[in-house]
Amino acid sequence: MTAIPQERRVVTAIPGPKSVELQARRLATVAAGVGSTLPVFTARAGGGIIEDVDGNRLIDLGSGIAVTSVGASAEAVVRRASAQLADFTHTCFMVTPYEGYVEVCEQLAELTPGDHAKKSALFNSGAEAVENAVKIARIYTKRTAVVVFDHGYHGRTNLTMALTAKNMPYKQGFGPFAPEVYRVPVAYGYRWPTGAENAGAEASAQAIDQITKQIGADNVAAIIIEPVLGEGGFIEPAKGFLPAIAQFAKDNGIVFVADEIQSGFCRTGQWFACEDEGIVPDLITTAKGIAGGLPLSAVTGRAEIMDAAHSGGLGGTYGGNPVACAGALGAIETMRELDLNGKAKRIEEIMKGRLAEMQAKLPGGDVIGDIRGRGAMIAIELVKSGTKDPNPEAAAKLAKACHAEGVLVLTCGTYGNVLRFLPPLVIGEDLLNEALDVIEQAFGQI
Ligand code: PLZ
Repeated sequence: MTAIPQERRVVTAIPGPKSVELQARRLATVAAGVGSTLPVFTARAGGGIIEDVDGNRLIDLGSGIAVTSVGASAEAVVRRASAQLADFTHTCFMVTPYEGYVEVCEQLAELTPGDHAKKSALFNSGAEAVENAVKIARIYTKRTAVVVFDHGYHGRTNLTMALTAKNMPYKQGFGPFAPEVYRVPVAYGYRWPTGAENAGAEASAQAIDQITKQIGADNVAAIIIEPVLGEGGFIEPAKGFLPAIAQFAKDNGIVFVADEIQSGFCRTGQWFACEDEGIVPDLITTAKGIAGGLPLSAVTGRAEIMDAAHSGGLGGTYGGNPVACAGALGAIETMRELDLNGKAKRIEEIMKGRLAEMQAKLPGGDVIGDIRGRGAMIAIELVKSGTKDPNPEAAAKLAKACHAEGVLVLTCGTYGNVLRFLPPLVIGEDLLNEALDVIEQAFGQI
């Protein structure tokens, strides 16, 4: 396999003619409910580049939604997964086990916060991990209620749709939803009515008040939160919020679950984002970045909680597939060897610096209402000039202009007005700066 040149190259319209042809075939046969941000068909990808079937090379600021942190063809992932493929593709861990699964669980015990005894169970998707965290918390506590937060995202299965805040496109028409799910406020600093400095204390007090008055703390099995809310708009709960909620959970025998599916595995410059405020969750859900692009997810947590389910109570045919486990071991090896936490911090420094310059200097830069995020999980929230009114049109126009110039960016947010940047952590600094040049130019088109 030859390495992909790490340079942007636009040789056709985007999408180009071969992609257009493939898109026509796709529309005829792939269900309309499955969308794509940019209908450019991939030929190969690696480092900070996605090369399409027309020979264009796009700078990747999406990582397949925070998955390919080590790149989409990382040497150690490819080497280990290929060797595993040749040995055996599957036995089913529930039938005859294999070492790779155990090794991934050992790594998870070592890397996740806290030095207590930990155990893990492996699954395929993020949603499946969150569902299993709820199963485990319920059987451990013998309670049923689950508390989640405004702007939270946890998946698309029936239970995780109920846990997810945003209606369109995730929930509309797909109900009825699972019962015993309750949503409470989160400390969204930028939009907190009395100001960001009050958000941590006030939002946690409101959330706790609602839990005690409306649900009853004794009925709550789990509180589930993303330490940086991803799909909801890269919202970092204001300081003090997470510790207050974690303490409340502890005081009331509630299992505190950190959903680090998007924020975990070096993405925010720490192995896990909850480390920034010293939080030690009871359970932590991981997926995405864990396996360099292979489908794998996990629930990791206190041994006594993880062991509460009876033998045979957890599992699934493919959970912890051996090829995915080999990929995870390769991804974790790469993260350690290349110090991807350090790289994520450097990406934050470069991106926040450049974005702040754009906000201050560009004509129209005042549509950037907020610049936020940590590590290589950075976003700008776009507003109508001189207000805090969401400006989803600007987000869509900026994304479109970037795409046309060969820079892949994604949008998110409850109001659809957040442009988010999730580069592979292995992206070169020149390439990152070139992508920022393109973003800067795109402001001329809104
Ligand atoms: N928890 C925090 O970010 C997945 C969703 C993309 P799955 N986020 C990307 C989309 O539109 O489907 C996610 C997440 C957090 C859970 C999930 C769900 O992970 O692997 O997509 O099931």
